[in-house]
Amino acid sequence: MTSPVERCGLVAIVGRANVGKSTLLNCILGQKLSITSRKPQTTRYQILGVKTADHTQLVFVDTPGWQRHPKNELNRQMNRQVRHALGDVDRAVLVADARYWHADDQTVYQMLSDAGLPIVLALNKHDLLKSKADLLPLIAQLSADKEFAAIIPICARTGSGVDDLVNELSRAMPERAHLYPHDQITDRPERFFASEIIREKTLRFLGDELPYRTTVLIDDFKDEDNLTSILATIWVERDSQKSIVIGKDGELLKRISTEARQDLEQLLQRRVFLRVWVKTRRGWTDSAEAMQPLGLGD
Ligand SMILES: Nc1nc2c(ncn2[C@@H]2O[C@H](COP(=O)(O)OP(=O)(O)OP(=O)(O)O)[C@@H](O)[C@H]2O)c(=O)[nH]1
Ligand SMILES: [Mg+2]
Repeated sequence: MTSPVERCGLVAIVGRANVGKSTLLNCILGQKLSITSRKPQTTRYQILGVKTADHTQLVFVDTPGWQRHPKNELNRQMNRQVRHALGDVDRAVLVADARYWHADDQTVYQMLSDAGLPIVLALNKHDLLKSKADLLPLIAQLSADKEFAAIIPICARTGSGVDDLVNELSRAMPERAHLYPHDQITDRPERFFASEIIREKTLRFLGDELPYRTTVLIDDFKDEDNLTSILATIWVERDSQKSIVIGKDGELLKRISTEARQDLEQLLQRRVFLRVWVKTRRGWTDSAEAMQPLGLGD
């Protein structure tokens, strides 16, 4: 008996900010690996998610939203990560909003096309259309002057169309031995997820007063007998922001810590002790140098 052919390939999930790239990755994996929020520029780091099924391994790279006009060093770093992610990719999934084609979608399309990558277009958030038929004019318009390996309408929030997308990608993967053990879903260490989950809660609980100017460092991460103990610091740029994150009588920081701990317990499948501090560090979003110790540099 011949053994079945193993397929394996790298798929980059690319698109402008806030179109639902990370929600899509989480939906494909059936697990919340990449943080999401209603604010643009939520994803800052490349995140790798592995899905193995039926002798095929898809290695996804979730990327930060592409920015046409990067405003600071952090934004430039994020764009660099997107370019870097395209290096050895077998397929690119370009995620766009099913309601309209934006000038920034065109920029990303051009970049992928110039890189010679076969592109699968995922038209996301089709739940926001009155009817799926409303997609037809957009699909006709896009296929007229652009080249896609496939165009697939999806709703990453509910999972509608996501199996079609995964099947399309699986068929396109080259014959290659699997890169990761079958039960592994990411290459990132647990402490990375600890800092990301705390950052997600900070983004979600703070209105628009503190958009992107926070970063989270894990100061200590220890597995003890029956629990994991984590000490973390939320870094902000100004003292006024520090008071906002802490909130009246420490209420907000308490909520951030509690929800982050609950998510972490679910992800790690263990009890977690979490203590979070807030500290000030001026101008880090504009300084490449300041980013090195925060783990963001090249
Ligand atoms: N209605 C609807 N909302 C969605 C869908 N997919 C994602 N969203 C929402 O869109 C917002 C952005 O989602 P993310 O997954 O963080 O988007 P992203 O492209 O990763 O964003 P960046 O990392 O900032 O580039 C969140 O509020 C999601 O809940 C969808 O299929 N339908
Ligand atoms: Mg994202």
